[in-house]
Amino acid sequence: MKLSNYFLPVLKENPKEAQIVSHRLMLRAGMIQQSSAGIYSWLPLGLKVLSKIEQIVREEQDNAGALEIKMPTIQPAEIWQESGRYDDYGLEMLRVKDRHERDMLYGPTNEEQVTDICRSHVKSYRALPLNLYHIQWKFRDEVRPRFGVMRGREFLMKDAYSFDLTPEDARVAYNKMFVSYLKTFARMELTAIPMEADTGPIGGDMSHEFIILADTGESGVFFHKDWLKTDLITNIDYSADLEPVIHKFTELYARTDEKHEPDNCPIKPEDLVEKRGIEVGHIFYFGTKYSKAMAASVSGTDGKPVDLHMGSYGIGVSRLVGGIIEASHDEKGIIWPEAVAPFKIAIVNLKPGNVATDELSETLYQAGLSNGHDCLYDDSKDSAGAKLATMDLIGIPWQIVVGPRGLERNSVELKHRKSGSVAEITPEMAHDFMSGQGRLSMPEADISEKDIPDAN
Ligand code: P5A
Repeated sequence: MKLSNYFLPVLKENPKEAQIVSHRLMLRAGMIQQSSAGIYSWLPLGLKVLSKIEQIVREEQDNAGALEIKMPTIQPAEIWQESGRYDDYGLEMLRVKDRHERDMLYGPTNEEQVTDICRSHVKSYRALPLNLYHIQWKFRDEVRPRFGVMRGREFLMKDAYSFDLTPEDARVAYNKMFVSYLKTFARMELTAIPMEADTGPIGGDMSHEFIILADTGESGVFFHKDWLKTDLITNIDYSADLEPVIHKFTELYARTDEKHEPDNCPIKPEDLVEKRGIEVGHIFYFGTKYSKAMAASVSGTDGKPVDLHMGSYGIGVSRLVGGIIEASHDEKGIIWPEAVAPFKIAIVNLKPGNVATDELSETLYQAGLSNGHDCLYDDSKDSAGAKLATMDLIGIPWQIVVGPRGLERNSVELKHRKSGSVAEITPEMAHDFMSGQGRLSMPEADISEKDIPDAN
């Protein structure tokens, strides 16, 4: 993408309304625009990140055997009256009437709707197990929407729903989602710690929140220091018995401040870490709560009707955009993990109009494109300083800076946003870098920690 053809409305000033860093940076990087309290438009850069996160979530749900569907945002009131939640949900539910005066609502979650689908089509235990998910906008009229997309009123959620014949089978489904969440967040380079949680309006008797660590998080959390080991979550295979795997994780102490009892804490003080965190996922097992109320049963192995055992599993897809920024930024801006970066590489032409910088920049850009790299080519007329600041602000992981002075010495600069490393490399090496596939890395030679010198 050439910046001259893009829509990237970056802000120079810090927006006053933003209280936390992710909100500030999302506005400054031109990712979102507020429409009304807790409701946002997603601009090109923001949407790109949102879509990448969504795709990782989707792939890991698919790997765990869940099947994607798409349920509507608008639901009829009847199914919520059947489950008994229509009145309970209170003011958080946005209620609307259609032209026939029928009561409808903008879905805050989809347990009822998916149960209605299941009861219409699943009649025998033979169709089980079943796990259906969708990635869809939700609306919750939060009392205090705040922190940008972190606590919105309209937000994107991945919600999966499992249906099983027995509590034991439902536990298998729960375990699969538990593991898939660990894998999902690890792909985004997040440490997400599962913690026992209350079930709130969703209901049920088993539940875990997945919490990522960030100083600005809303929850205080206490956990065993081994959670910070980087190799904790690797190669868990779904075909194995997951019970011991889950046991290994749930044994490793982790509680939110609501559940942590300092006087009864089972781990040694020197092993205990106290931090703040953000809830990015929440999973529930609630047995037959909805299937009983809504008559969702199947004929069991003996032909008799059995109420389905259900669980539901949420990931805050739009919240994750803010959450990742909270966990990964510096004073210059966002530091995207490569897997969710809006562009993996930026080519910064410091002097558009200069034949040498134009030619090399264009060649590198084309090499990157033809090798499947998502690159952003800054061909704009902004000052060199502004260009470099923008690339750091929007967090592009790899930046190749092409300036006339460098070219006179036959060199360009390769910069790694996360480490801050800068390497002077030849245009040929830059070309090899753009042509390379797979994981990119700094060339071994010529790496320094210095800042990129001012251009021109
Ligand atoms: C599980 C899936 C549920 O709604 N029903 C379907 C269950 N759980 S939950 O904990 O209430 O929400 C799941 C995740 O959605 C994110 N989330 C939000 N994100 C942004 N703004 C909000 N107002 C908001 N509310 C919930 C969280 O990441 C939560 O873990």
